[in-house]
Amino acid sequence: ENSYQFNLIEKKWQKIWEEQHAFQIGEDSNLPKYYALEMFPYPSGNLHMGHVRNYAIGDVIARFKKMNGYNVLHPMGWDSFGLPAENAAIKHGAHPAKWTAANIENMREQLKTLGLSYDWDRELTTSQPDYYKFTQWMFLKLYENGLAYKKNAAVNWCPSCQTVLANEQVVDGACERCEATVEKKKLSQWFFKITDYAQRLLDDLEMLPGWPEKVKTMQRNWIGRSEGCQFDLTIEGHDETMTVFTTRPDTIYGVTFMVLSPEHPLVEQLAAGTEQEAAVKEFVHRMQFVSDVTRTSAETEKEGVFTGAYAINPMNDEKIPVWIANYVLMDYGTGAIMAVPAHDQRDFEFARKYDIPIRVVIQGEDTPADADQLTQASTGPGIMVNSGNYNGLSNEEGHRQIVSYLTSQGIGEATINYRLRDWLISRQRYWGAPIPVIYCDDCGTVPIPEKDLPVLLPEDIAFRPSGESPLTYVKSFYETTCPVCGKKAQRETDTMDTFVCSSWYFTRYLDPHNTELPFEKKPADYWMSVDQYIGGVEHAILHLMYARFFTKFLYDIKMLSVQEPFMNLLTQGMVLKDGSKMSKSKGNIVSPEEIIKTYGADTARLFILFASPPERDLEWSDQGVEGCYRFLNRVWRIVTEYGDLIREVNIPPSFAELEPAARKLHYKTHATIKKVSEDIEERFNFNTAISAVMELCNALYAYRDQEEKDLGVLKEAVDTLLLLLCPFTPHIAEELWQRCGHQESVYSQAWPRFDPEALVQDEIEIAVQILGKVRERIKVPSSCTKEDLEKAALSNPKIQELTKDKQIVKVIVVPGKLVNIVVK
Ligand code: ANZ
Ligand code: ZN
Repeated sequence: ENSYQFNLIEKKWQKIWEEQHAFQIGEDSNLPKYYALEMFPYPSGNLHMGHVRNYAIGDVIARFKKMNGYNVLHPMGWDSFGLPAENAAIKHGAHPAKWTAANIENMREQLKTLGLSYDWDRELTTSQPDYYKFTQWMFLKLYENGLAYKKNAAVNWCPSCQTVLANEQVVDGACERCEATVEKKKLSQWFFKITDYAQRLLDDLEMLPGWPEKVKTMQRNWIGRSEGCQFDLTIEGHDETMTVFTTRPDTIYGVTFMVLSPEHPLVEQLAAGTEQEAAVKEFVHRMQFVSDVTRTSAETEKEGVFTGAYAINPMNDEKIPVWIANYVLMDYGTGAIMAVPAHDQRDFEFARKYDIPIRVVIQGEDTPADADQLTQASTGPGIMVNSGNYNGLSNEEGHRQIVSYLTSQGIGEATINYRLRDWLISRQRYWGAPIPVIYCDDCGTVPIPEKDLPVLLPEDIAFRPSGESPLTYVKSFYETTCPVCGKKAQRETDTMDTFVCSSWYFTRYLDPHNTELPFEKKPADYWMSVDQYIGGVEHAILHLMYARFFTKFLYDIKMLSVQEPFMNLLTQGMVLKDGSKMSKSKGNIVSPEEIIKTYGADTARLFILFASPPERDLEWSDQGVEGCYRFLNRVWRIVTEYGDLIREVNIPPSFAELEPAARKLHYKTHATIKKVSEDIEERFNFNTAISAVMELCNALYAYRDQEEKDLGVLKEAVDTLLLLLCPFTPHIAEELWQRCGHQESVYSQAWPRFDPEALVQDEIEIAVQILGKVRERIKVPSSCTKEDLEKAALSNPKIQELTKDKQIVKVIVVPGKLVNIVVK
């Protein structure tokens, strides 16, 4: 009957933790703080293995930091607005609020069966009024600061989801969610002006050495800063000029056509009365329905039409035909380009298709002098040719000189462009935070006064996919009075993109019950920034960029004292089965619930942490799970076997004279502490940390053969095993800790420190000097490194005593001989 009954043990401890609010935390200025955060889940209904991995990693870090003396905040919540709830409503007739609440109930229970150290008193749910009140508050603040505006825009439209999509939600021309081809539609929409923050979002990536380089690169590319210049060209027979943006002014002598975006305001005028008028109109009309993403994709064939007009090259007065084409967009740069087919691939494809001349003006190493021999655009650096007075210059020098020439002529200037667009936040959907705005015939657009928040979602709602928000059919919702003049007015019926909810949630955990403000400055100053954020790499751009934008905005309005939300970021790998990602469509899902039922949460956690380092993909393996289960059984047996022997024993303060077998176990204990601590702290290498713990367990088995056991050493080894297991497998660690006679929880214990002397194998004696005088002799392994030697000297009790009121200015280490400590 002394078997490892994980189900009883796990339930027992989960109940105790719950009753004791074991992980509840507040500010404490006496302790260093640590904010550990995992990306909160969308409550889809059930936890999947990806969640388990994400939260198990976070839990190890949170528990490890707690045991290392930090005041650890480790919260959890629900990103609960969004499309699936509404689609479920359409499909099954379940109200989104009910569907969401039931899913949360279920998933919360599932999370609790994993034994995660969350402060549940801080739980938040973004679809509840007490939360979305402040999502609306954020909107009002952005509006007040000129960072929320409405404009008529051609937007990405998913015909199947019947909603607008942000650029970020369009993948290869298709809806990220349902994969329908995205169309374009003109609608009046709300935007957040994230572009005002483009440069800061770019520059401050430098403040984040704790982020994976690949994520920072993705953000840099998304912001897409390019330096170039803008200049005007006259158009033959017209008063208007056209302005182009180019990153390659050095290629200006190679311009053989110009391109306007089909939406460019000059197009109609230029074509009017020419032979080209009909063709231009037809093309402009056709482009209305093609999304920007499709139009600019490298795979899309370049196409366009001549407008009938000619522009004049300001360098040499050459007459250049003006075209319109699919690949030039209105909302980048100036919506007009100078086309240089020899040196730009898009222009090259276009020119070859329409038989437009191609002229080489930058002679690179492999550039054929004869343009006919080009098989693709030559985009590299080189020497300027066919470029008038500029011939012979390097293209970089030519770039500078041509910009200064255009500037001196008063027709151009150096400019910077960003690829980043303003963030379109309007959604024609019900299950989101209503945009807190009213339209009044007399007063125009009126923001809802702060005191009237939240604008509540009406409960009584009919779902009919119509392309309009379901709220447009709820009279009791949209009919209202103007807060300024009191006349009848209409509410905005669109709701906000759910990415708005997740752009600030990490600040709400700091003050989750505040009814007046999203959070007070004081707790925010204590807790922010998040010390370690953990989540999927799929959020590398969207969520992480928006959260950084909000944090900078909150800093600007003095709500926060930090400019970056997440100091360190860990992007965990995927959970694979049979080599591919676990997914419903592949039918290769392993359900966490099943695994927990069969083996227990500790085994599930251990396997996931042991099978692979956190950032790598993890291949599911039934044998691997079995192996972890067997290991925990081994731990159970050996610890319960030794339990009676060591219950009443005290660990002695020093282990001077030990028999070889005891000395070996003592060594192993401390070597394991060192290895596990370093693996967790420095690299999050949980897998190798766990192997080390497994070896310690083996050492405990080996010590069984010893007839005369050193009980002090034995107790130290058993205690250490349990302490080291606590972050990984907290239930079994607590249970065995208690069975070994300890009163307090293992989680409340200090993380063990290794004793360098215990690690001494082949010992030599080292003199420790203070200001050149020998004060102590310590024993260290002959292979002791410089750092370890310094550590050993400084942690020696006598030396600590002698230096305790002094300032250590320098430590000189002569390996194999001495350590000299310089104090003042
Ligand atoms: C002439 C040229 C010659 C260009 C050359 C490039 C290479 P990035 O780096 O992405 O900023 N461009 C400018 N506005 C555009 C628009 N609205 N739609 C499509 N293309 C546009 O790209 C800047 C370059 O993209 C600009 O420099 C322009 O082409 C084109 F050898 O001008 B370039
Ligand atoms: Zn009014």
